[in-house]
Amino acid sequence: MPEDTDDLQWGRSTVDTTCSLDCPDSCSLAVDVDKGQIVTINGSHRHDVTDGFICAKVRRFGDRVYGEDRLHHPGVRQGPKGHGQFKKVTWDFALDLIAQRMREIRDQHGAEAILPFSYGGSNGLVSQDTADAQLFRRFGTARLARTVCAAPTTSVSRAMYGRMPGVSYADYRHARLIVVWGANPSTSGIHLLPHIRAAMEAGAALVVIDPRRTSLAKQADIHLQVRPGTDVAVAMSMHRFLFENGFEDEQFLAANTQGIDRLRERVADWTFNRAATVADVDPALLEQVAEMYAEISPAVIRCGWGLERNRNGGNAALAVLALPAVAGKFGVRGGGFTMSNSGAWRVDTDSVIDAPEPSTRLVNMNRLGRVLTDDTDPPVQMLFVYNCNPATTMPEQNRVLQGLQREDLFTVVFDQVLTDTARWADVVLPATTFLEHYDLKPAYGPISLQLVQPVIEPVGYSRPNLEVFADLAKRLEIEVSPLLQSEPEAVMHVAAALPATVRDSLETSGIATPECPTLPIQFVDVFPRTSDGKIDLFPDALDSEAPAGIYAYQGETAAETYPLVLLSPATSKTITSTLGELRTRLASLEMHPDDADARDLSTDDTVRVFNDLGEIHCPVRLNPDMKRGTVGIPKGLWRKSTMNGSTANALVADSPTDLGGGACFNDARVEVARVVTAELGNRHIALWPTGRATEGVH
Ligand SMILES: Nc1nc2c(c(=O)[nH]1)N[C@H]1C(S)=C(S)[C@@H](COP(=O)(O)OP(=O)(O)OC[C@H]3O[C@@H](n4cnc5c(=O)[nH]c(N)nc54)[C@H](O)[C@@H]3O)O[C@H]1N2
Ligand SMILES: Nc1nc2c(c(=O)[nH]1)N[C@H]1C(S)=C(S)[C@@H](COP(=O)(O)OP(=O)(O)OC[C@H]3O[C@@H](n4cnc5c(=O)[nH]c(N)nc54)[C@H](O)[C@@H]3O)O[C@H]1N2
Ligand SMILES: [Mo]
Repeated sequence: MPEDTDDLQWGRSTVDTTCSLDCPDSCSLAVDVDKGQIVTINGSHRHDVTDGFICAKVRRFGDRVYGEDRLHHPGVRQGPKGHGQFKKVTWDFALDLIAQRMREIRDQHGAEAILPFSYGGSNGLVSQDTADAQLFRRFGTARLARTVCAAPTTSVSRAMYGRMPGVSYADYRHARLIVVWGANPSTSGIHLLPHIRAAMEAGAALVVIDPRRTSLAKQADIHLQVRPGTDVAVAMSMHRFLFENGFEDEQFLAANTQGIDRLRERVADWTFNRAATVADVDPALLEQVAEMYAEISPAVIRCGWGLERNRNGGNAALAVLALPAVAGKFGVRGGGFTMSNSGAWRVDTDSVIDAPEPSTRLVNMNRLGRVLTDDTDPPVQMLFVYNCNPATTMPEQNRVLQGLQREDLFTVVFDQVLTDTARWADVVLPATTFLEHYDLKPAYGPISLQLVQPVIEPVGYSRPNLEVFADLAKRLEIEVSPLLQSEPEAVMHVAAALPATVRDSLETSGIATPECPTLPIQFVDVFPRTSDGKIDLFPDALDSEAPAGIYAYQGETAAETYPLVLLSPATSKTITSTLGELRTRLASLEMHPDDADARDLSTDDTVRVFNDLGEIHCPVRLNPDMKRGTVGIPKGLWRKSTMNGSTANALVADSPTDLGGGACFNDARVEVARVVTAELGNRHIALWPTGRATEGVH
């Protein structure tokens, strides 16, 4: 509580908390509150990774908290599906209605006809997989495979390294070579940048591997501007070079790995020329990268998620993460790799949930559209969405929307704002934001786990997940542990599932100290958490899972008639679709000037981006930083941000990645053509050659 009398009079205080949005950094925040209202949101110095500095998105998070899209009341649909009109109702009414439908569906079709649908929108260890999991498991609903992000990279890093913690941001300054591979920290994890800069000032070399010339790529010594989906080829040629030139660390490999011989066999054909042709890069530049990697130490690879979102994504991660093992890069500060560090915290979730997972059907979330529109047994009768905005974030947007249209589908959406998904709901429920509830948030870039606590009262009638699921469970006579019914108790309960030392520091300071050092040296402080403690360079289970085996490259098929690859990377404006409501301008398609020339397009022309799955109408922007043959549009756009209400996922197929059942977001093949538009009031009418008119309202 504030002590200064002036402060008391004005009710002004600064509250410490943690950003729980889905970003690697999980910043510590200092929020100024006046008379119960958020005034400013700043980075705090409590956590040394944040060090007082946060992104512009979160600084303006108050615009979301108090914005016009915020949900204040539970609501029941009024009018046709998708129109987003709701009659205000009480929580009792809304939850009774949902409970009644859940019972009816269970009686008629079985509880597996209910599909809870959630991802980690802004959720830590309390607001997800606690009371919700107890309720749905005990009720026997369908289960969800949360594959939309990090599925390939996680399955690979688990199989190879048992999710061994990676090099922390601060140790990048000790590296002499930094390879940023399929990651864009300038947008998606900004606290890595000062350490990369410090390393470069001390003479380190930087290599960026990305189809786009990102701002970091512009500062790099070498930018390998690969064609999307070809990283496995690039990494395999680097392995081959290491083996052929005696750069493999035989001693390390013999003592700490298994499967090296089989890896060696698979790299044999990957000459620089072959890989460079596949990746469409200069073979000499590729060779230079391989030489640098062989010769310079400490060398660290920051592996991102951009490279996993294609048909070769799992194998790309395998081949990249095998490099530091083969080249013997571990054992020194600033050497090794960073993937996700969320595995650093060994939380015993089973003990938190304490309800066995039923053997009900398992739905891969990337196939939501298909699951809602195909004949399944039983058909999905209820979709319960929370912590997620699938109408814009899942593949095959048109199929998802077609599913949401079904009159016989009862859709519940529990969210903070009236998202594109919430517009299709039969019942909407208002959720608190991380500034209004408790949570525990593990970062996945740095190794940090911090307390999230409310800085203001819930806005309107919004409620936290935990309470709502416990309340609904009660109405269904499903038991939810008393410890998972109120947030502060749940925080303690979840903390109890952490190792004792971790829990103690969390309780005293709100910041947990991990069991391993926060700046671990791989193979000095942390080791593979595989069953035999070794790196598995050839996981057999993955070899049988991948359609062409592991370390294989699947090229394009003859059936792919569309010439351009569509990427949908993260932008600094949103976290996936979170905050997308605040975008006021139409989004543009980014295209290389040569590709634009070939289609006679100039900046601000309206184009149609299309393939057999759908089409997006939007302005085009010529951008020489795109790779030729590759176009890009931001991920997480709301439907209002394009002219026809279709976003990147209207063009993304729901075919799985080679490993882990992930989404191929960066693997869409499209064509782009000019569209003639007319503007009528606030409507854009796109008149395309056939005379077919598509309209969008914004
Ligand atoms: N501001 C902001 N921050 C975010 C997010 C956000 O939406 N906005 N999202 C958060 C989430 S959910 C995640 S998972 C992380 C993602 O973090 P990142 O992995 O850094 O983000 P992406 O933008 O998906 O991809 C990174 C880069 O990969 C490139 N890329 C695309 N395809 C390929 C390929 O085939 N090979 C290679 N080598 N590169 C490729 C893209 O051009 C992009 O520059 O960021 C988190 N942080
Ligand atoms: N085309 C394309 N699509 C992509 C990607 C891509 O690269 N390209 N990236 C993918 C990636 S990396 C990810 S992680 C997914 C993310 O996809 P989603 O999981 O759908 O993430 P968000 O769009 O951020 O939506 C999260 C929603 O949860 C709500 N929410 C937040 N906190 C709470 C809470 O405490 N309670 C409740 N009830 N609701 C809450 C937010 O308001 C928000 O609407 O998107 C994927 N989609
Ligand atoms: Mo993600």
